[in-house]
Amino acid sequence: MHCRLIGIPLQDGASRLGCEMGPSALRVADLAGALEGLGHEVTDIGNVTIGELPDVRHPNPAVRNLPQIAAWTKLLTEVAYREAGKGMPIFMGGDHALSAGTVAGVARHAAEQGRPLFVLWLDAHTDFHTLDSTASGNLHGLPAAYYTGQPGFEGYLPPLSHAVDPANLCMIGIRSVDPAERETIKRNSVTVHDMRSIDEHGVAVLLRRFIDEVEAANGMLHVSLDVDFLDPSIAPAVGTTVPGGATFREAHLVMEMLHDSGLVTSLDLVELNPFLDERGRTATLLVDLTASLMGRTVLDRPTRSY
Ligand code: HAR
Ligand code: MN
Ligand code: MN
Ligand code: MN
Repeated sequence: MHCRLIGIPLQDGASRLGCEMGPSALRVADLAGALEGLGHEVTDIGNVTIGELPDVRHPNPAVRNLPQIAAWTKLLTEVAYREAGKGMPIFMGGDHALSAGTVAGVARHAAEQGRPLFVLWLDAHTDFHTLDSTASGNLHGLPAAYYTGQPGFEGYLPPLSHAVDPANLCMIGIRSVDPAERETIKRNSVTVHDMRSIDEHGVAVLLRRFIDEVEAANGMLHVSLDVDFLDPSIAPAVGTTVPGGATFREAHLVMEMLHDSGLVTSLDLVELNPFLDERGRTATLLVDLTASLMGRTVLDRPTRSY
């Protein structure tokens, strides 16, 4: 596989500063080396960054940094579309607002391939707010609503060329949903597996069902991994910790099953805040999880398909 590493030093969507150091931490933790060690070709294109800000304002006074997020979304849609045509993009964030652009861009690429795009959202949060419904005003809380084409973004964020069908979105690890998000999610056919569902059925059963769906539809699969999917005890470097997250083995199992499926075509690594890390352990865990996704096994040799 040709992996394209893209650094996205975006922190304007989060309430706490520090996510802009995420790409550096992932490089220091040697994401490139881990992938090369598995036999992949790796190109690190460096960091991308926005230029001039558009003059946009929203009537919801809580909304923060809208011009910045609008500029990032436009830039990242273009970058993701271009990079998806060159190999497997790995978007190194940066806060989760970046997925508004990365998912929109890979969706456009998938549409041109004549294949549906599926999204696996690994997160404590559903990130399904609109600009009208957000109370915190932190725009990392709304990318999923944007890229599924919910109303209310017109004139504020760039127009979507290809929305993701909400029926193709599967969320796993969820344990923090605001009332307004519940309403929007209920109206759409998003699959949401909360932590209780993982406890009750095991993550493998839930993921297998989704993988089978993607395979049956000949879909492309974008994986968006938010650090707070993981339990804070193993991944402290995130501004929005929520207790009761995925364990070390649950997270690796997800990645290993995804690898074996052969379906993953792009990846976001988001919300890593190195300022909150402990001797780089969260960055290292993200690199190890990515390695599992890209074929590392316990025996450190490629798994044969079964
Ligand atoms: N729902 C809350 C809000 O809108 C928290 C959103 C936090 N989002 C992330 N990404 N950390 O998942 O403020
Ligand atoms: Mn998130
Ligand atoms: Mn989250
Ligand atoms: Mn494997």
